[in-house]
Amino acid sequence: MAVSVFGAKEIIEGFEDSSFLVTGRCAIDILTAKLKIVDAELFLELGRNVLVHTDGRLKSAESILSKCRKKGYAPTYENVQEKLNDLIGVRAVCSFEDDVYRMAEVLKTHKDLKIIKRKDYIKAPKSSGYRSLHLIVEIPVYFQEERRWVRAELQLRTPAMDFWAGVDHQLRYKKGKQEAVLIGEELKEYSQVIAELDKKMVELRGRIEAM
Ligand code: 0O2
Repeated sequence: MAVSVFGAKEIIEGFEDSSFLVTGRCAIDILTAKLKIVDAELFLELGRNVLVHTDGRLKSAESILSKCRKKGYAPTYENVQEKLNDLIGVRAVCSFEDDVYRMAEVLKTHKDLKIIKRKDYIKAPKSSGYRSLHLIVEIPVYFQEERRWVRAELQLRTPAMDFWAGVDHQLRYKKGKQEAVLIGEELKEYSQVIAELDKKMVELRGRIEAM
């Protein structure tokens, strides 16, 4: 495909013309299946489920454009493919904070999953207060007699982190309004409260397991 500068319409057409939509959806299904398999494996070890739920999405054209603007990339089809790691996104909500790391450790052993980048926003939260473990991964998708390594962003987090991120996303992150600054500090404070709650929940589970 030729390099061109384009808007939302062209991005949609560019992706629709390519096999991106098909391989992208397959990548979401494969990653989701992997998460469920790891959950089943850990269930045998721990006697409880670690995976609460999963979610997958292909990034919308509007979101692609706004990210290109934010990062200063010319919104070309090639730039988008090459530089944006989260065109395909899968989220795994795990019961407890230590389950997030358990899940990531098991995934590391999968030979058909390459971990390209690991960003631990739990140990080092973003300045907004955002917490999650991000893995930029590549998985093989077989399509039209070809094996393609498809890149995706896997976000692992607890229900508390997910709740915070959802509220933040709705109220502030996507809006860029003036009020965002005002609520930013308050949201950051609540992120701390949630971090403490996550720690207390792990301690509580430990006490329950020891009974
Ligand atoms: P959406 O709508 O969720 O897709 P990189 O090039 O990898 O360094 P990138 O992609 O900006 O840069 O990576 P980052 O910041 O590690 O992760 C981006 C994604 O994490 C975001 O995607 C959000 O999903 C989530 N995220 C990061 N920071 C925040 C935050 O402060 N609040 C919330 N609610 N989510 C956050 P998008 O594309 O921005 O949005």
